[in-house]
Amino acid sequence: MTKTYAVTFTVTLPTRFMKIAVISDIHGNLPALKKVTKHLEAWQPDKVVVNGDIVNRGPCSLDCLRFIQAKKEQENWHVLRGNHEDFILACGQSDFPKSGPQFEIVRFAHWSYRQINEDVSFLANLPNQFNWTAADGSEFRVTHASMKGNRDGLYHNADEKTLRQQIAPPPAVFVTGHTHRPFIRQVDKTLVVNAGSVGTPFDKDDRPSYGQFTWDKMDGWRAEIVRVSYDHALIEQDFIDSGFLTEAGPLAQLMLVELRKARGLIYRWGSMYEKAILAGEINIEESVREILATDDNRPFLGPPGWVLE
Ligand SMILES: [Mn+2]
Repeated sequence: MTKTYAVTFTVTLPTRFMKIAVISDIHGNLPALKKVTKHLEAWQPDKVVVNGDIVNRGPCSLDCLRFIQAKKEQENWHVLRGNHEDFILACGQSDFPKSGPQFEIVRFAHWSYRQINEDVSFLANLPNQFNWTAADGSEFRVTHASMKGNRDGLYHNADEKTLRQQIAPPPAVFVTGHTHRPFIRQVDKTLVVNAGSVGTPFDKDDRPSYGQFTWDKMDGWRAEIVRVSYDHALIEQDFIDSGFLTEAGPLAQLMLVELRKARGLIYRWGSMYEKAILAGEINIEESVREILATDDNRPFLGPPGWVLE
């Protein structure tokens, strides 16, 4: 006599290995986004997190938004909100400036708002944070800037006390973006990682950056910042073809120079001229010409951007 047993059972095993890619601060740079996506997909992550600032400050906000929306729908990418999503949401509000120097200062954002056909429904529903907890209870957390707000950037040279306040309560891994300056630092028991920017790095390296994170039962968390090259001629062409360079106001000139220099320029311009522009002492075009004429910016001028005499 033989007996036959048919036993069926299901066990859910805890995840023993996890790969997460984090990309951030795309800012309407479609050629960079496509190249970084190709690179990260070859790495075959289990999860992809887009850490805000998909739109604005660049020529292809609409295309980048559509690209990310498709990835979210088809491949379950996790998409977070940055301060530039908030900026575009503000464009639709009744108190957003409509004319005068106040409007000129934010004209580029209004241009992006028009480019996305004033459809902010996707942006309005984005969460501020992504969390994943490993089998050992350790938390992986992603947010655009700090726990205090999406404009409160984390810097590589900040003191530990500042960083502790920015990441509180401390997870095992804290991933940020916003400053466009990538770094990896250990703060107490937290691995603090700024994944940098896909669209416009500000650390003098013009290659887009993103973060690769792995967790496994033996070694815990590891982080790496990856740089990816792409053809800058493509994004410069987008500055022309989209109309951004001619329609978004003089600040688009500064954004082109930021891209070429891989250094931030808008904040410097703002601290130098914003008050004077609002007071009517200088117009925005004069202020942009003045800052472009400085020795450190002159080498980065030229078509399709302005040429100064
Ligand atoms: Mn940004």
